[in-house]
Formats: sequence, structure tokens, C-alpha cells
Amino acid sequence: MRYKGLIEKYRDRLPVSDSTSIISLGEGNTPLIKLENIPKELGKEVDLYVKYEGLNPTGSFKDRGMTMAVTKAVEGGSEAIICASTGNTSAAAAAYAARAGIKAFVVIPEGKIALGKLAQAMIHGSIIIQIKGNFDDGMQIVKEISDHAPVTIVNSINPFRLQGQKTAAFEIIEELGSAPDYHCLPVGNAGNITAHWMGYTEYHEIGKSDSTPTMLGYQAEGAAPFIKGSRVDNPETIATAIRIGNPQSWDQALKLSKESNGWFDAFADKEILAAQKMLTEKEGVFCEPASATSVAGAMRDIKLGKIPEGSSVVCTLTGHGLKDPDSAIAQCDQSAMINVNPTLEEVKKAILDQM
Ligand code: AN7
Repeated sequence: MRYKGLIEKYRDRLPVSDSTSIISLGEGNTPLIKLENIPKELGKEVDLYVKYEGLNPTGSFKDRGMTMAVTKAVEGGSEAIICASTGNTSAAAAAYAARAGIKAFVVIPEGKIALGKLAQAMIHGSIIIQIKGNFDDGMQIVKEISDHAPVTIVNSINPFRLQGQKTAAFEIIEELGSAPDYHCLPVGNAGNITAHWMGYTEYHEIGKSDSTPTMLGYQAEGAAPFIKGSRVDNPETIATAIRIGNPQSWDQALKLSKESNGWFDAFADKEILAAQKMLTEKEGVFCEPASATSVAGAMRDIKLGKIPEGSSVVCTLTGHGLKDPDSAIAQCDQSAMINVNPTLEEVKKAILDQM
């Protein structure tokens, strides 16, 4: 049967009725890729998978939540949605609003969103409100705005967002036969880690999984409120997607971390970029920097034995590498590019010199 998106597939576990008109772009059903070369390099026996959420229609996991949020907004008669965003939420909001024929307002931090995400928000025709501030400043305003303007908030504080995002856990359980032992995620607002825990516990309760995973949340050192134990006022990281100092799902994330015997940890930008490069060069998988934080965490904790050998581990790769071409190019060695004249001789020489 033709795949029609995650609401259609998981209709009985989502807050929709038979008469709900679904706004979908065929999101979900993303590949779970087993890593071959990184575990070998680590010299550890682990089953390490990445859930490649960058292959959603707008290139990030946000589509899972946005199909639900926009479907419910339209069902409720809303004609405009709004979000604050570090980029990916704005891209998803813009695309799903276009599909639904409603307006999207996106509030973004000036100069701090990756090029691909900005292109998406612009080309889909959303109304972009740039602020001289960061994501947290934008979020504060967006939370107050619905008292002043007829707009539906589609940030992850909208409960339908997490409902949609929990389906990633369903897919993983269906593919592995049960939950993995560990699930690693990059954490910004902590909406996605909360949604995954919802999905895992829901499937466990109805007998579709024998167990629930230990949930591991990883942040960038310059934007690590969960490691600091309190809000960070001026978050800074190259992983702009998770440049967030005041997570909206703070309480839920602390609670699930405890319940699952999990932990939080943080990584320097250069460790995050090294993990991104390792995935591209050793496994052929290209994710954006924020997403690589999950793999940086898994690799370190496997190495340290905090994740023991024999474990199954899933890392969510939240966004596609093409979202942020600038950071990809900037970290590559420009002198590795070989410039030659367009002749057979020179191209042949360039190849043979490398062999
Ligand atoms: C690639 O787009 O918050 O912990 O405004 O884009 O659920 O916030 C993005 C978040 C991880 C963190 N990886 O997820 C936004 C936004 C990528 C992301 C996160 C984001 P949460």
C-alpha cells in the first residue's frame, strides 16, 4: 500500500478522528542505518544504529511534529501559525503551512540560522521576522503573542508536536523487534527526547516492546543548561540548531532521564564537528552538526564503557547535512581541491598522483 505519512500509519495512536483532514508531505518512515565502520574503529562489540531523520520531506525530524500540529491547527479553524526557531522548525512550518494554504510566521535569530534552513523558510513563502536576539528571546515573545494576534503556536510546547514526534520510537521498535538498550539524542528544547520517551513507554505499555531504553541527551558545551543545571543566558555553538539556553521541556526531560536511568553530557564544538566528519567519511552519512552530537556522545560513552559491549544503541540524526553547507565547507581542507586545465593529460595526472 502507498505510504501516506505517519498520521495515516499511526492514526489509532494519535489524536485525530476519521473526519480529520490530514496535512501531510509523506513524512516519517526514515531509514535506520546500522553503522559498520565506526564500531570497528572503536574496537567495541555494539550494535550501533543511526535513525536518519534528515530524510524527512524538509530534511529534519520536525516534519513528524509539524504534520500533526498543522493538521490540528487547520482542523481547529486556524488560518496562521507561528514559531520561534533556530531554523528547522521554521522550515517545516513554512512547508506545511504552504501545503495547507495558511500563513506561517517564523521568528528567527538574525544571522544565526543555517543557510539551507533560511532558504526553505523564504522559498515556501513564510513571513520571516528576524530578531536581534537569540532563540530564547524569540520563544518568549511567541509564547505571549497568541493573546495579541490570531496565530497558532507550532513550537514543541504545542502538544500535538510531541504526539507526531513520538512515532520515531514506534518505527524503531517495529524495525528492531523491541526498543534498543540506549537511545542518544541531541538536546535543545528537549522536545524530541520527551517525544521519544513517550513513544517508547507507550509501545512498552501495550506490549509492543519488552523494554524501554536508557535515554541519553547530549548538548553543545556552550549551550548546555542540562549539564549546568540551570538556564544559560548567552548560548553559543556552531551547532546553531541547538543554540538554546532555556529549554521548553525542562521538567519532562529531567524526569525521563531519571526514570530511564539516563544521563546528559556536553561536547565542545570541535568534538561535534569531528563526529560529523567521521560519519560522512567512514559511513557515508551526512547530518548537520547538531545531529552529530548524538554520535559524539554514543562514541565517547561506548569508549568509556558507560554503554557496555553487547548493547544496542540508536542515535537520532535529527537533520540533514545539506541544511548547513557553510559549516561543512568551512571544516574541509580547501587545498585538497585540485585545480587543473580541462585536458585529458592534466586530469589523468591528477588521478595518478593520488593513487
Ligand atoms: C537538527 O528548529 O529548536 O531538543 O527551532 O533542529 O526537541 O529542541 C531545533 C532543534 C536537534 C533539538 N537537532 O531538538 C528549531 C529547534 C536539530 C534541531 C534539535 C533541533 P529539541
